[in-house]
Amino acid sequence: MIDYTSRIFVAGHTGLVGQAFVRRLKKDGYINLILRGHSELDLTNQQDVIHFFSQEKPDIVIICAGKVGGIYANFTFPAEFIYDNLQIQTNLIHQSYLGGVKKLVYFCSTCAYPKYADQPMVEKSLLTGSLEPTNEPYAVAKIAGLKMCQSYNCQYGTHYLTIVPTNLYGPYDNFDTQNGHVIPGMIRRLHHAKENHLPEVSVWGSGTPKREFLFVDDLVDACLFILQNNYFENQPVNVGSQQEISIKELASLISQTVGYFGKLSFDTSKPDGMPLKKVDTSKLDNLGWRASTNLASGLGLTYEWFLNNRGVLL
Ligand code: GFB
Repeated sequence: MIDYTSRIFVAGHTGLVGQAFVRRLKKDGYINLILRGHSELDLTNQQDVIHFFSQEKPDIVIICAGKVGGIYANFTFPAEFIYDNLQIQTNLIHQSYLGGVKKLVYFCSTCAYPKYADQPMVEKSLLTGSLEPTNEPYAVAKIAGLKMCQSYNCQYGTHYLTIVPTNLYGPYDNFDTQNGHVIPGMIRRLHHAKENHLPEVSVWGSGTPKREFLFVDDLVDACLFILQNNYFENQPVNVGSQQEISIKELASLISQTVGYFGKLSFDTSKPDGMPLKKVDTSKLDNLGWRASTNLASGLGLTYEWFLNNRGVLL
């Protein structure tokens, strides 16, 4: 169980996952959330993180901070993806250990699985094959964090949990059409096409890759379920939605959500990334947890958020 008075540090609380944690923890009555914006605390800076832990003494740390982005951002900024993530997670995991933090949640990524892993991907297939080249530096950083949590659990007896979420979406996502993930990128692109009466929208890649999408509030629900039930084994845990869809079908669904009725074409000069990446969720299924938001309603909520926050994003 987590105590409602625990000092919970949500690192990276301004992003997609961090905001979802803050929403839910506040709603559930957790009263001691510790939050720091980027301008107040640079998580890549070891000295700053040491000082922060000595002052704030969190009981629980949830690592939502990191450099994230879609397929284009990953292959355009590989150095930033590996450096920022290695620094942030190393500082947070090590200072958590030194500061006696009892529980920590670390997020790995499905891109850490081998490019051609058997589908659905089981946790034990991590580190059994080569990675998708477009996001290899990010994946290597994510695997390092997973191994760091496991090693600290082994050597120091900590309970640092690694969650491997499937592709996420929801409010507070990055709606940049170049650097964001496919759902926010397409929402913005298709909304723009609707507003400007464009006859056609070009979708990146062949449209044939399939992705499984999880609404971010469901991810938070799964994490709290695991923490509240004191489930712990020193292995990563996949979190998925069981909702797999091709990029082509997704583009149609987002067109309907947005109300765009023009033509969709596919730009095969843009990379596809991994052909498939659905996660096996047997571990959570057996514990009795399931995602509750279907893709159509999650897209509706995300589009609504986009419409209400466009002013901030543009
Ligand atoms: O969301 P996305 O960048 O994530 O792309 P990945 C998913 C698929 O959508 C790819 C296609 O096949 C893209 O070619 N796609 C079509 C688009 N239109 C768009 C668009 O407008 N924007 C984007 N971004 N894609 C990321 C990794 O891979 O997944 C990260 O690069 C991370 O490291 C994340 O692990 C979860 O699933 O391909």
